[in-house]
Amino acid sequence: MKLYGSTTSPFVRRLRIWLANVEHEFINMEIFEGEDRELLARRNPTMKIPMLDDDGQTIFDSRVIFRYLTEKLDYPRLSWAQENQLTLIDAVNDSLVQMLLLQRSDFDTKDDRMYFKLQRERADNALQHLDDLVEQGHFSDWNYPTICLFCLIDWIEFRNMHDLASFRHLLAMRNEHAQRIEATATDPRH
Ligand SMILES: N[C@@H](CCC(=O)N[C@@H](CS)C(=O)NCC(=O)O)C(=O)O
Repeated sequence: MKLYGSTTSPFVRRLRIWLANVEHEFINMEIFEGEDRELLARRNPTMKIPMLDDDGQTIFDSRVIFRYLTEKLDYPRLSWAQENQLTLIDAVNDSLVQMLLLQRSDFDTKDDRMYFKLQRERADNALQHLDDLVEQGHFSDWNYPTICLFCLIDWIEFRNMHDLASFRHLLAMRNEHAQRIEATATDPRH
């Protein structure tokens, strides 16, 4: 089983952590240039990572990869509440990845324009909701939704993509798990 991705992508890191005890090969790509981009274009028309290759069966998208592996490994399915948690996490992740790409394209994303405001509002609103869920104990197990939330919060800090100061419970959750071996082994800063 080969997992194609990069060390900095939070969508890839969640699967690397979740697969910590499952044998797989991680293929670290430079998705924005050169041969790796050509490979990605040939193999995955969405031109996004992660992508899984399981003995010739290719799967796109972290959420679908998770479902595929859950079935293959006979792991328990997520509850609908957990699916909604993942949707919140993915919504923030998608918005902030877009903001990062805009920044790299020389846009001032702090500007008061509608598109930037919508992304900031979504991030604030969803992060507040996730902070409340952490406070209520919904992320107390180190399971897939918690891993995804950890990867999001750690990536926001790493890329400095949003002010997290008011999200005390999210920061505490991140700090609680930061020294786990699978977290340090996949830290995007190294
Ligand atoms: N819905 C996708 C999102 C994946 C995604 O946005 N990956 C980013 C890296 S963090 C990417 O490949 N971006 C390339 C691009 O947008 O051109 C998933 O869950 O796998």
